[in-house]
Amino acid sequence: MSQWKGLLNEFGDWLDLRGVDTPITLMEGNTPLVPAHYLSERLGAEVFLKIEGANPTGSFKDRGMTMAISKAKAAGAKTVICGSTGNTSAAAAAFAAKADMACVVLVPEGKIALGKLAQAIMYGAEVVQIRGNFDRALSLARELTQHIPITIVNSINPDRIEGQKTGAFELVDALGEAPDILAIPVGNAGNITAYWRGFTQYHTAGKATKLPKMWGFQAAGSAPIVLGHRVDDPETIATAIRIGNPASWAPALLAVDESHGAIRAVTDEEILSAWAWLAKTEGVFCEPASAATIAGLIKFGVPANSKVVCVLTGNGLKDPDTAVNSASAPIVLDASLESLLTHLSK
Ligand code: AN7
Repeated sequence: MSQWKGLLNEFGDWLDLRGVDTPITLMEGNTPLVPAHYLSERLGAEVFLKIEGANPTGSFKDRGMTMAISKAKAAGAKTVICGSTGNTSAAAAAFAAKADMACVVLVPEGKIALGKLAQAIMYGAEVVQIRGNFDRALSLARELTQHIPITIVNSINPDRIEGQKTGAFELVDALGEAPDILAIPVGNAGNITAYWRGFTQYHTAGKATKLPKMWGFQAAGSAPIVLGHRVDDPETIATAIRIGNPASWAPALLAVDESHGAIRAVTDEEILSAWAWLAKTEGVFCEPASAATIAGLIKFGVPANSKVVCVLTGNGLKDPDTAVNSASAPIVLDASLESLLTHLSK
């Protein structure tokens, strides 16, 4: 067999795998890097889209979860827990299933996209909706670890960040160099932290001769890092990044400072418009949170001719409600050739 072997097998030399004999894998990673011709033309730059929605559970979270679950299993854990806006819970539930472990997920009631909820249920997790937001779910998950034997697999678990570095490795391997700019959505701020660690590790090892500027984007209603203070009632249509008190705030700021990058805000309106535009021009349907990157590049522009990668963190199919509700309903016609011809000739 010559198929891709999953991230821990493929990047084992670059990751801390101490204690892990048998990786728990769904053959995650190796996601497409798609040249974005229309966006490149619009921005006067060379833009690529990293399609993280092509991972087995439909988001980048699989990169960190193969590592976190493999380590937890190796350490003898029986049950894992996370608080989540949806994607972490889907990935945790899937990898826990594969590892024959139990999984508890705490999600904000009514504020996670339908596909993500369906996933956690189908993968057999104990799904608990709480009357509170993500920040509350995460702090409750942390507290529970003090009372029952349970391993937390949010990105406060360093194994998650370690696994997510592989996104940066894949980019440098594909491009032969680091890009000039990495555009990435920011919620709990784990992924921007992980990418920066991946880029610096490859750079130190001589696999890349430069480092990218890290450009993070938050939704305006949930933009604590941009505002410089916690947001107690975060709101945004991009529920994946509806987070008011990011766990990796400090390392994210370090990544931005060291790379001479920035974290900036885009409004829900800008997100929705960039999201729809991307799907109908590039043929790439990501989730709204992922489109914050596209909205940000359109809003703030990029230096001429720079090489830019947008990390499109999740699959558009995760959130069918937002897609269907953001457009008018498709027309319904009689099932006759005549009515179709009349309609299509308009
Ligand atoms: C599609 O699933 O926090 O800044 O609990 O699902 O590393 O948090 C999801 C976050 C971006 C932000 N894009 O990444 C969760 C969760 C998508 C996401 C982010 C998330 P971080």
